[in-house]
Amino acid sequence: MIKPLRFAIFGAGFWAPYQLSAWRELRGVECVAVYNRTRARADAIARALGIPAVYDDAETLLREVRPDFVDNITEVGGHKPLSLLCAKHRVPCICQKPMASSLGDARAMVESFRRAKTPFFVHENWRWQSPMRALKQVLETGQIGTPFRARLVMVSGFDVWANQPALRELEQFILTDLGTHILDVARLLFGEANSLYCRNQKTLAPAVKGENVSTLLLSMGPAGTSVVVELGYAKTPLEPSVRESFPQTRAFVEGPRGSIELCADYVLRITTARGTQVRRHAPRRYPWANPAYDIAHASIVDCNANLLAALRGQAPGETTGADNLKTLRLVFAAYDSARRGRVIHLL
Ligand code: 89Y
Repeated sequence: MIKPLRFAIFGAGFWAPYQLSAWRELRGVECVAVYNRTRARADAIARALGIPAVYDDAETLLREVRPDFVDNITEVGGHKPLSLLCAKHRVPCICQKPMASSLGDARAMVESFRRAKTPFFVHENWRWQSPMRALKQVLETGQIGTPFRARLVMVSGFDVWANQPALRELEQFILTDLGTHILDVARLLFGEANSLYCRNQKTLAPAVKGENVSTLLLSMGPAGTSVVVELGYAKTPLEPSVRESFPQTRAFVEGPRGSIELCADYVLRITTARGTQVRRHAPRRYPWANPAYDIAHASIVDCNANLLAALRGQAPGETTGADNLKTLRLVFAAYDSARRGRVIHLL
């Protein structure tokens, strides 16, 4: 029997119960403490999910509990200070995305953990969604050849602010909140970016500070695949299959020998000269998952499993802080491009 890893969570907001329930799907790991600035919220989650210790001071928790790792599930403002506290105490840390609200802060975080010789990961779950893994596998078989163009679309009528009101206040909204996920998937599927161009819009979303519509064109990988990314949370009248598509990403990939379409309801359609194969890659369903977040919640389990294996030294963790810097570099290059109206060259 392997000794369970004892971890603490920082934060008791919207994502905390899902993150904890996802950890509970895995063996060999137990939550032993929760920190939250507002103690009453930490008490509530501790009661609901049976966490033995509650703190409203994160450093005291680290000193007294000495967890094997911390899952930092705070809002973005807590990512840097609380992750750095873990680095100071040499406690491995998993930080929610976006790692930080600037590339400089993110670099400083990764550097602190490197100097402390302490593992640091970003919880980036989108790439763990079942259709994304299936799409990657199909690309790797070479059936459609090297893609020359792809489109990744996350446009829906979902009221994302209802459960996450803090997103209303972000000066930089959709690229940091959702762009982090989709650009990470783009890197997973097509390789690193050579250049990007981005346009941001703020439209049809009253009382939201940041951009809520973003469109990017990237050149990716050695073959320079043209990747178009469309992101939107707006009150656009949309037909039901699109309006209700959240949180599914739709994709269309074209190669010299075929194409792949990721459609609604997790359906992958692979077309070559031999015809079209249709396969469904629905996520596992968990009783604790919120049906409105469906595949996003299911993918937390697979992401956690990968990071747990990494913490145990059994497998490489895909979304290390250092790797995630490459995703964040695209996010902030996109703001730069939109502000200057220019293509940003990244090589
Ligand atoms: O905050 C975001 C996330 O991480 O997944 C989807 C989301 O809830 C809204 O864009």
